Order: sequence, then structure tokens, then C-alpha cells
Amino acid sequence: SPLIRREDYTAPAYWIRSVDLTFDLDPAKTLVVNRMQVERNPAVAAQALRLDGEELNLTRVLVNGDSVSFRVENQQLVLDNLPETPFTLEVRTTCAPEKNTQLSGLYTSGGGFFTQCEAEGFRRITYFLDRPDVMATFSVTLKADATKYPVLLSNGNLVEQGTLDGGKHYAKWVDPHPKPSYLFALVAANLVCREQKIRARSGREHLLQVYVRAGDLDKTEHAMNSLIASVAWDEARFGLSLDLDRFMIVAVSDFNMGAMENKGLNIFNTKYVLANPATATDADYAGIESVVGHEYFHNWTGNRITCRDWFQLSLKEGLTVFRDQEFSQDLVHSPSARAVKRIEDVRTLRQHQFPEDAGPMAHPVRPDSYVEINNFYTATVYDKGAEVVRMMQTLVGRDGFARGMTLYFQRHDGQAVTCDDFAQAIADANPGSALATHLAIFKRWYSQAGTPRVQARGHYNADARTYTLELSQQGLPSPGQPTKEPWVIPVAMGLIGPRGEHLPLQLVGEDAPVGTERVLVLHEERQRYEFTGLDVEPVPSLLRGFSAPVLLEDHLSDADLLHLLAHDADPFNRWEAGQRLALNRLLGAIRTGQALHLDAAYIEAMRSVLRHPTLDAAFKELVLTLPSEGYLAEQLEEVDPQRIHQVREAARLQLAQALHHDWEWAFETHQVRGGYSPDPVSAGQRALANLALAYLCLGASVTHDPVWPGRTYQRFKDATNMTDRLGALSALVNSHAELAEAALQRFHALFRDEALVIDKWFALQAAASEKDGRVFARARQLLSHPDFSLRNPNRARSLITALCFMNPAAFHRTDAAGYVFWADRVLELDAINPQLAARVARAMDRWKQLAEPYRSAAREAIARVAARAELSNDVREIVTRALA
Ligand code: BAL
Ligand code: ZN
Repeated sequence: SPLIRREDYTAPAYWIRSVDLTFDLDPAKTLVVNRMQVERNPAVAAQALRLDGEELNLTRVLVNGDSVSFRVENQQLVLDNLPETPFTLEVRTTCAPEKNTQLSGLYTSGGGFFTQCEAEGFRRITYFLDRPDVMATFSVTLKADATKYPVLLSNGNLVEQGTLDGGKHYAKWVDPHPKPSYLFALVAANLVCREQKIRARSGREHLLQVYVRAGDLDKTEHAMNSLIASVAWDEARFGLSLDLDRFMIVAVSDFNMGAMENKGLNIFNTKYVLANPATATDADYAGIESVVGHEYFHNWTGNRITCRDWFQLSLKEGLTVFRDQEFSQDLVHSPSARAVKRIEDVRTLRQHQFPEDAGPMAHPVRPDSYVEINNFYTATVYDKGAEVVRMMQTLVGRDGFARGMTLYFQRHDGQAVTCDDFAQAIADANPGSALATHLAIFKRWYSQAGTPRVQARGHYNADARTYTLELSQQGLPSPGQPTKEPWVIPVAMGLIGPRGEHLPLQLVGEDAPVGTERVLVLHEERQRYEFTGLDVEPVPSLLRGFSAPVLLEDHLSDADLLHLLAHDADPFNRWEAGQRLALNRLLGAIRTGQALHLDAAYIEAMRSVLRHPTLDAAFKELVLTLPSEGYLAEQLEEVDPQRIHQVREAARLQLAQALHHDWEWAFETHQVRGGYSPDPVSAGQRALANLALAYLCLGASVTHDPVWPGRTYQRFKDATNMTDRLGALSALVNSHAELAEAALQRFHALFRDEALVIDKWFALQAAASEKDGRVFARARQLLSHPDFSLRNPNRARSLITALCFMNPAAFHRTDAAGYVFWADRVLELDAINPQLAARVARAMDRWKQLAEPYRSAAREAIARVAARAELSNDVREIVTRALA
């Protein structure tokens, strides 16, 4: 399949201005009548009309009501000799929703009909110009059996409904907002809904609805509250209000992504809608809040202004992730709770995006080419894209950014535009800002792949009372980009004195200090900053709040890091200092092969964080969680996953033993009383109590003292919410306690009818801490568990992603059985759902970094997948790049 290049973009030769669709819905054979108002684009040379299609049965083509000659070429419907003036094109096709296991286009799930059209699913429903720069108004009539499918939904407003012969009924929906085909949606199913009317600031009334299956209505309150909060936030922060009378969310259990922002009819994976205290964890509640926000925010950033072409995907995704991150931060009120959210977001970025940027799939935030666009819904486009937007905000300020957004909507509302248009609007609204001054260089964040490396070296001159900071940057080669130019890197920073005081920051040449925190803008390969008026030698606190997505080498000593951990006013850097202290120790042992010994200074530092009188529990939990095995691997030139696991487990055990009494104290003093609430303070207490429990059970696995496993089992049984129940279960499973088996069985029996909870049951076992190959053996066994299925993406991920992505020590085995497991699953999945198969295929991205014997075995497994002749484009692209 051909490589599609950004530089080859041309405007469409025709516009489709409006579409009238009629669906006669039947699982085996659905009839689609598609009437389009089409006109030539006078800006483009006259040529044939080529409509995209995929797996469609074409039965009729009419132009202005008359049959015409046509041909189908490479799945496209081609029409020559069309009228010069606007014309009506009617196309009739059929498709088979029940056979659609790819979950792209129109498919059945749980006895209902659902759609997923982004990126190129609409062409699996009807012939169309299936590209985001063709925007049309849609009117949609749905006809279906009234008993089986009582709810009939599409985008926009319901304008008509009624009964038909043969036990059928119909509904007609009209969406007044022109939209690209990827935002089309329909639902026909037996659902119930929670609904609420809200009045916006403008006084306009809106109807909000959350549709689920009948038994799930008690799990919709949080999604509804999150939606109401999202509407209010976008009005308050950006002055953007809801432009529809009705806004619907529909939950479906078979779904490839998290959720989809179809205009007025968001379709969601059940995972991001359904929650009650008994079935959902604090993390699930937080996930729902941010995904509901994300999809809602797309209504402006994505739907009102959309992408010119798919290379611009980050235009809507990076911006909308940034917006959902800000939304979640703004919903909490304490600065430390905001910092906790920032730390979690950075951890995700480093866990997923940094490895991507260092591996065979490295690509710019605005990619230059792709084979299969589904493969580019990546951590780079989403999460690094969000960091690029965040840096713009850092460079122009929060108010300046809001002004930039306003200008962006003034200029481009209703258009399909590019990342350049967005950056230009933010810069133009802020003349004289660092962004405007360095815009051309700044935009390299869109065009250059790879994570920049920033070196920082400081020197204190006691006689001159100056501190010189030298910053330099460098980019490593990535596929297709052998050399890199400098980026614009905002470095938020402060200087901390020996007593923990935050020193005033005055650069040579300035009249007076400008506070104790400032942003340095590195835009050349190397820059020097000379701070003056310093009576004491400072410790620099650099890249505060992770002000740029870079790898920082600041050459700080152990003593410096301990100082920052104790005193830094920036909670992010305080956490970072703790992680670096752990990292230095663990990496030292991994590299030298010597036994790990956690020294008293480190242990005492951890103890004082844990016992700190004023720090938040949520923050403590983050500091006392060691860097993941995946993150450790990224710091190494050559990776032995078993060695990493051994050393990290040794560190966990030493923390368990050395802080035993502190963990007991933490557990006892962080019990949340009263009814469940997912607020950050309660969630933080639960998180710390669960971490304490994990360490206490781990300690008991060595002492064989039955007290803590016993108490943990009791807590597991008595828990009144899923966070505590799963926390206790996880503590038992991850310490290989004898009671783990009984707890697992009981958990399954309790929740056998709750699909999302059974997903947790699979994932917990597959991601458990490996010991003597038992976890891998269990995961392989679970493949034949009656509840396991590859057809449901959540269930498939619960086992496969948990093992292949989240459990390096169980996955990377000297006997290569993990790689055989991976290759078999990729090939099985590829026949059902290539998009999901390609996601799983990426578990091998970093194989070149592995030590022997893993490396050769990994290559062999990838080669075995690549050798399969009938591979999808999706998986073919991933394995070809991996082997290149
Ligand atoms: N547009 C695909 C799902 C999302 O990012 O919202
Ligand atoms: Zn999105």
C-alpha cells in the first residue's frame, strides 16, 4: 500500500455541500441511500469524481435522477462527464454490520448498531469524499425494528419520528453544522438514558443525555457531572459555549478507542462512561472526567475548526489533550493537587511518548507521511502535541493564550486548517512575545521528531556573587531525519539557597530581581545566563513543572537532589528529585551487576516525605512509587529486562523493610471514613493507604508473618469501594501471598456480570510482578478462560496489553515464549481487527535496545509476523518500520 505524503496535499476537485442519508438497518444487510449535493471546485482542474468506498455492495448510481455510467477502481467509485453546474448524486449501497469485526464504519455490538468513522470509517458506510476538508450538512433518516432498536440517534436535532409497516419505526435527524464525514455517527439500540437540562451563561437551554444499557443507569452520574462541568469550564476559561440544543453521549462495550467526538453524539467506550463506587476505581473516575471533557472540548477544537488533512491531526488532538489536562487541573483547587495531575501527565508522556520518539515509529507531531493513518493516533500526536501547546501558553502567558484562542476562532471558525494556522493565531495575538519573536524556530516542534537533550551546567563565583548557567541542546537522529536544528525550549527555573530559601533572580544587565521564578527561553544551540547579587551558592531547580518535553541532564549531585527534595517550592521538581535519587541508585546496580543497597540518606529522605506534616497524601504516594521498569529501561543503552526487574524488586523490598513502621503508620492514618467520593483528597488518602498495604504485604512475603496478608484479605472482603478492594487484591497478588488465589476467585465470583471489572481481573493477573515465570504461565492460561475473547477490544487489551506492555519481566523471557505469545496474538487479531492488532504489534518497538538473547529472539518473532503474506496495512507498516 502506498505511502501518503503531506507535501502531496491538493484541494478536493469537488465539494459535497449537503448529504441526505437513509438507513434501513439490518444486521446482515443494511441498505444505505445517499443523496449528495455536489459541485465542482473551480480552483482545481476539471477531472473525474472519485468517491472513497470500502467493502460496499453498490446497487445504483444516479446523477440528477438519471442513471449514468460509472466504474469502481481501487475500491473508489469513479464518475466522468459530470455536469458543470451543481448536481445531485444518489448512491445506493448495502453493507453487513454484523460481519464488521474491525469496529470501523457501521457495526453491531450487544444487539445494537453503532458507528466509528474517524479516521476513514465513513467510506465503509457509503461512497463519499472521505477526507476532513470536505464539510457538508447532514440529514439522516434511520429505519429499524421498533422492538429491537427503540432508540434511534444521529447528529444534530431530532426533527421527525414515527412508525412504519412491519413493526419498524423511523427517526429523522438534521445537523445544521457543516462537518466532515469522520464526525458522522448513528446509534440504533435498546438503551436507556440519564438526562438533564442545563442553562448556559448565555441563557440558552441544552438537553444533556447519557445513553447506556438498561442495567447500567446507576453508573452514569459521574459522566453526567463531568459533562456539566465541561460545559461550564469551556465557557468560563475560553468563552466557548455549547452550540447545540442537545448533546448526547452513548456508551458501547465494543470500541477501539476511548471515545469519539462525533458532532452532538459522542460515542464512548463503556470504560469512560460507567462508574459507581463498587465497580470503578479513583483512576477510573479521573479517566471518565478527562475523556468526557476531552470529547466535549473537541466540539470547538476539532469540530467547529477541523483538520485540513490527517497530517494535521495534532491540531485538534494536541490542543484538546491540553484542554482536558487544564480542565482536570482547574477542577481541583489546591496547587499541590494541580501538581499531582501534572506529575501524572508527565509520567504518562515519559512512559509512552519518549520511547516512541526514540524508536522505529518516531515521527514529528505533524507527521510527513503514513501508510495507515490509524497508526498515527499516537502518544506523539496527542501527548507531545499537548506539550507543544502548553509551551505556547508558557511563552505567551495564560491570558495571552486565551487571546490567541479567540483570534484562532475569529479567523478559522467553520474551516479545515493546519497546525501552522493555529501557531500563527497564538503568535499574532501576542506580538512581541517570545513565541512571536521565535515562531519559525518554535514550529520545529511540529516538524522535528525525537526528544531534545538539554545539558545544564552551573558555576558559582563567590567573589563576583554571580551564578552562571549554561544551557545547551542537541537532537539525536530519528528515522528520515539524520540531523536536527535547535528548538525553542522554555526552561522555567529558580535558584535555591543552602537554607532552602528561594533566591531573587536578577540577570546581569537587569536593574532589579524579577521574582524567584522565571522562564529562560533557549533558542540557540548554547546560551549562557549570568545571575547576579547572590551571596550564597545556589542549587538550580530547572525545568519546573516540566516546562518542555526534553531530557534534562543537569549534573546535580546526590546532595543537590536531596536538597531539592526537601526544599523546592515547585512540587514537580520536588517529585523529580525523589525519582532521580531512586533512578541513580537503581541504574547504578543495574549497570554494575552489583547487589542493590539503599543507603540511609535515601531511606531517611523517603521517610521524611512519608511522615511530612503538610504534604498531600497523593503527592507522597507519587514520591514513594519507584520509577517503572519501562522508564528505567529507557535510561539504559542496553536493556536486560530481567536484571531491571530484579533490582527494582530488591529496592521495593528494602523500602518495605526499612520503612515498615512508617508504612504501618501511613496505612492506619490514611483511612477514609464515610461515603465514597472520588475527590482528590480522598483519592490521595486511598492511594497512599494502598501503597502502604502493598509494601506491608511485600515485607510479609519475606518474614512470613501472616498478620498483614490476613488484614489485607479482610480489607479486600469488607471493602466498600473498588479502589480499596482492588488495592487489597493487588497487594496480595503482587506479593504472591497464599491468600491471593482465594481473593482472585472471590473477586471473579462477585463481579462475573460486570465486564469492566472482569477486565481488571485479567489485567491485574497479567501485569503482576513476575516470579519464577508464574505470571507469564498464568497469562497464557487465561487465554483459554471462558471469559476471554479477542473480539472485545477492552478484554483483549486487559490480557495482552497488560502482559506485553506493562509487564516487561513477564514478557521478555530468555526462552522467547513471551515473543511467541505476542506474534500469535498479533496474527490472530489482525484477521479480526487490524487497528487493534497494530497497537499490540508496537510492544516490540524497542527491540533493538534489548541485550542478547532477547534481541535476536525478538527480531525473529517480528520477522515471523512480517513474513505473513495476508497482513493488514496497519500491522505491515509497524513491523516494516521495526525491522528497518
Ligand atoms: N478523535 C478520536 C478520539 C479522540 O481523540 O477524542
Ligand atoms: Zn481527541
